[in-house]
Amino acid sequence: MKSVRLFFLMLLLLAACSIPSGELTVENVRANLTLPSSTGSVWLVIENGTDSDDALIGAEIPGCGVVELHDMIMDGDVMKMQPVEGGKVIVPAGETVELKMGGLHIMCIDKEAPLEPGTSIAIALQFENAGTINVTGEVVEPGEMEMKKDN
Ligand SMILES: [Cu+2]
Repeated sequence: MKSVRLFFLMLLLLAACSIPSGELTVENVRANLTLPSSTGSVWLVIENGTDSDDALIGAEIPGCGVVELHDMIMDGDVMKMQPVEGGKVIVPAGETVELKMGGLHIMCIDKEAPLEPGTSIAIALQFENAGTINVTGEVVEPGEMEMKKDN
């Protein structure tokens, strides 16, 4: 019986955790910057716990000359990437938006040098309302990201 009560207590705690915190948070920042190409991409999860819409409007990534916000679109049978409409990724109030492989991403253009997997990288994200949010991303290889993307 005790374990049943404990179970419900844990459910309650879980429910409490999912109540909007009133903040905009960014998690699971992964940077695909290991390849010897001049580009790369960054994926992350934005949770808008506030009651007003916000939008990611830009980012600064060390070692990236130009940073753009991109989405993937189907052009006939070909998947292409292009800058997001209006130059921003809208995160509606109370919702979560995921930037992930094959979809929305932060594009690193004019990358200076490839980075080692496991490296931490400081990224400054600019939001329309929340302003600048500094996050730490982990440099991972594309294969690792494939595995982590459903987390
Ligand atoms: Cu892109």
